[in-house]
Amino acid sequence: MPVDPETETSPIGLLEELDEPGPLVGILVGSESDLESMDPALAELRERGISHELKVLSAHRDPRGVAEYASTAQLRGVRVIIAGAGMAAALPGVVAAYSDLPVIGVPLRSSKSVGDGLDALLAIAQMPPGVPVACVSVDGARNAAILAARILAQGGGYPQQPRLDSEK
Ligand code: RP5
Repeated sequence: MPVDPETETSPIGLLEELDEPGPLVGILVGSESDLESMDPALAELRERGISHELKVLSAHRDPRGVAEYASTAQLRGVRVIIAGAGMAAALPGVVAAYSDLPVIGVPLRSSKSVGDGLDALLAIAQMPPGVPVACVSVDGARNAAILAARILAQGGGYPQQPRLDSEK
């Protein structure tokens, strides 16, 4: 099987990964510089005993990696994705474009922010119709985790919704 030189993954490698049960919540950040701001989300999930994983993946610097993560997360058992990013924060929106999972975006303030995080807030909140991202406050990582927990607490009863033509 050929290995994709960009991602260094092979179809066999991907299938092996799919055999591993994934955590319930996937947390993505756009940069290592975002990690500290997301600590409250990790702490909240840890305290609630909710399994989670954390990955640094940039929508701008590694778009293929983001696409691969988002399009395989549901198959691995992930049920909610939290994505935190600063500046031109495309990450949550790109994840929502590749996944039908609920995506919670966390606008992050960084040293290069415009308006103390207003840039990321607008980038995450102002999604076009059909590609939903739930946006919490600037640096609202803890609320993102609480919201993820509440989404997880809603068990079944309502079948998974297929994408409608109007969402494409
Ligand atoms: C965004 O740009 C990241 O989410 C981060 O908040 C910001 C700055 O990234 P670095 O230049 O610190 O990697 O993509």
